Amino acid sequence: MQMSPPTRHALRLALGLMAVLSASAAVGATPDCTPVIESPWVRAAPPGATSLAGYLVLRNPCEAAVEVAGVESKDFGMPMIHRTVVEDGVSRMRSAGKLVVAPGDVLRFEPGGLHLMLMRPLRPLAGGDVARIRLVLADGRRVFAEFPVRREAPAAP
Ligand SMILES: [Cu+2]
Repeated sequence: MQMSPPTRHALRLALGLMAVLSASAAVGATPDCTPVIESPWVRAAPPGATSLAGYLVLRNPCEAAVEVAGVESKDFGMPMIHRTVVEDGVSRMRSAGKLVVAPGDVLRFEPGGLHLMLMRPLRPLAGGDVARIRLVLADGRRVFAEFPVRREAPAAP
């Protein structure tokens, strides 16, 4: 196929632009690196429940540590991060405190430990529904995931 010079010129420009874009993506990998939410889920609760619990694994593949500062959701009026602790044989929930994920490490939110305390659901959430939740990092970035509502924990990845 014979291309006219203007077409060839445009093609060369496009290829050049793609090369620049992919190069900048590689160079920018460290500052633009974002932690990822894996295995998100919300435990199904009876209709009318005033709070639900959410779980996930936050993986930090980046070269810098990240700190989780909070949680936001369109689907809950008051989402929080809690930790379940046993004191004098009694299980209690506390504010999670400072949550730092080292480079290459994971932070697990799981039953009996760290969890998302999702207070005041703003719409009915039954098994099979999906809650939209994002973690807020201390540097202001957000990490979003859709959390399927289910009765049991998903199989470990
Ligand atoms: Cu809680």
